[in-house]
Amino acid sequence: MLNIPEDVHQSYLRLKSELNQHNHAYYVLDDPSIPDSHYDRLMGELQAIEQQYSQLRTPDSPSQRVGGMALDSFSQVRHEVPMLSLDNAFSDEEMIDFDRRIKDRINLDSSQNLIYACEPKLDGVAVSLIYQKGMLVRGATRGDGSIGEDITANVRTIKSIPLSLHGDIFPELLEVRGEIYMPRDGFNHFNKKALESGDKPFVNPRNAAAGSLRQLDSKITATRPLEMCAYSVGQYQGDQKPDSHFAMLNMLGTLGFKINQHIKQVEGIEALEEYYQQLAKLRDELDYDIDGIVYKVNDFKLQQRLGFVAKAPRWAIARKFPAQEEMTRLLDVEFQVGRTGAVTPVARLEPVFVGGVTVGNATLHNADEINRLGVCIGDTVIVRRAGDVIPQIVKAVVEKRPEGAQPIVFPERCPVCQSSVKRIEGEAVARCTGGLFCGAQTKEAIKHYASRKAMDIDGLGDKLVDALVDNDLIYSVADLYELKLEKLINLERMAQKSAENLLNSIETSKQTTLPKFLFSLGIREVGEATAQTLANNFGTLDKVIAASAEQLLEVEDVGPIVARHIVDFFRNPDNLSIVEAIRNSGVQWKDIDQTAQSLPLKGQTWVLTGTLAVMSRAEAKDRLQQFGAKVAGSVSAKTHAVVAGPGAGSKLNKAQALDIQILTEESLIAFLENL
Ligand code: D41
Repeated sequence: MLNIPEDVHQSYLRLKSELNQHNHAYYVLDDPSIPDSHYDRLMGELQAIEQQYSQLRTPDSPSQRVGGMALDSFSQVRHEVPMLSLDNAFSDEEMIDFDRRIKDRINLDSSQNLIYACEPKLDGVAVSLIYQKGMLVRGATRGDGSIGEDITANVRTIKSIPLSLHGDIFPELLEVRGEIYMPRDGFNHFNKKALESGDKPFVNPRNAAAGSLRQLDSKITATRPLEMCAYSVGQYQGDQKPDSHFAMLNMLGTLGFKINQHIKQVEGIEALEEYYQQLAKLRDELDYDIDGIVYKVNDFKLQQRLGFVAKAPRWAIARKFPAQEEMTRLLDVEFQVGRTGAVTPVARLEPVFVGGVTVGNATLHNADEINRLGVCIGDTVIVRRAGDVIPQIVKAVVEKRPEGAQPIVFPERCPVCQSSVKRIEGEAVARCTGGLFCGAQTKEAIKHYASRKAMDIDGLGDKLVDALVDNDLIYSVADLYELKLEKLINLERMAQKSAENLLNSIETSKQTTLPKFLFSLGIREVGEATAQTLANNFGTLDKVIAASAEQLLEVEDVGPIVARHIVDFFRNPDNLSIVEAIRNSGVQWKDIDQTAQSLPLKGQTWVLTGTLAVMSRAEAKDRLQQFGAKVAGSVSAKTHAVVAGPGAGSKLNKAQALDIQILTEESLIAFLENL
């Protein structure tokens, strides 16, 4: 063994403490303190030292979170202090009963109030972590409450779990209990990757957390985005044991654990109801799933007096939210056609109350998804509605399949125009080939054309477009310019004044810009940014129309797929005649000067963050793009400058950490004026 030079030892300790602090800031406080690259460098230095002086490497080194050798099986462990379960309440009445039962037991007058701790009930896996002399020595699942499984190697890979307790003062023996869960972002990202690589995705974040913890190979667990939130303490040997649940949670926070941000100490039963309402509103916005609230009598002495029945404490209760997953029946599948002709299967369900609303439809995405689910019409299915996302079918309950269940047949002809439906090799979506001949696509194309970021035709909303197409007043966007007052006022619910207003807005919208016009055409994959790049690079519409795939590919950010779509669009004679008709009706824009001085920001990427007071964000973006800059949503080493208004947060921090030029709105305006 090599002797360790004193200065190396000192830098080792410093690196370790610095890395632990950054981990804590990132994973526990959700407030990154340094760029990832900086973290990686520190970690590299730490590992280099450990490589040379292996005796320095302690089990709580931040380098030890990558997982180790795979196990053959998990061993069983006994919980010294049983891990109790929670009674459930599903209504306000049950909550009132709960509060009354407690008061009766401790002879509290019904007019007196109890102090409760309120916390979101995370939907994950309950675990126990044991710290001896401040070091994490064992992690276990709850199991049946008495016997669980030893998952120490797996919990060690979870970055929000401290490998050793923070600070110098901690109990000799501490057992922390909490919930390991997978945040929604991480879950979605994981599932997306699983689908891309042909692996089986997880049904929900809770299964994902459970499945990830059940890995015998902790190297796999290490790759899963798991977190842990502490919610109670089992064994405790040491001085200064806090005297209430709330004080204990605060202490756990000081020792380095993640504590839920929304915990609250309140007084009286009304406050519990209020908290429930608040959290119910917040539920969709949280970045993790919760299935209810846990209320706990705050005072430890009272908890002790109340004790437990069967396996649940009398002093705590879980008030459940409406479930986010329910079983129902798949009645039928319909196929909808979108703007780009994408044919999407939509499940018609027996209406079911899930995630707080009654759901009658769910998306089935595409043919691959139908195959993956192996679902038939008539099947019992599990529907999930979490957050604001469209309800999904996550599983077919094959065991309950009735006789005569029908397989779902993807249509070969478009349900709207009867043109054939084709699926391009390698693409998930099937599309109607009818183009603008297809009524569904016409409507969606016109809605897009009229939308705010496109031609911005005020007063031409979705309903009106439907009515115009359904009443044969228009067949394409070009027909908008032929609309006559006499015909319009014949439409149901169209007053003279609204009709005049509409015609006026159509007239006003004729003054536009080349990028907006290109975007309006609804060419597949051509979003605002691509339209701007095309305009900047080609300068005129005719040059874009004439561009070959090769010429398009030379443009920054235009890949082979977009290039193909652009060429296909302008090769289609129907599209060309529509564009021609629009131009003849007086729609116009200024061509873009190709000379370098008109695009002084070419090649630069800018980021806007915080509130802009004088200009709107959209306006600032337009101006920057007109000068050739790209405007991106996130800061990276490639960012040229960041414009930060009041309220700027993580993007500003990142820009500062990366030493990127930062402008106020005022200085941006001055800068643009001088260009
Ligand atoms: O967030 C949770 N899932 C949660 C679970 C929580 N916030 N608090 C909890 N408190 C308890 C007691 C009161 C027994 C200490 C719990 C659970 N138990 C629990 N989780 C799984 C079974 C019981």
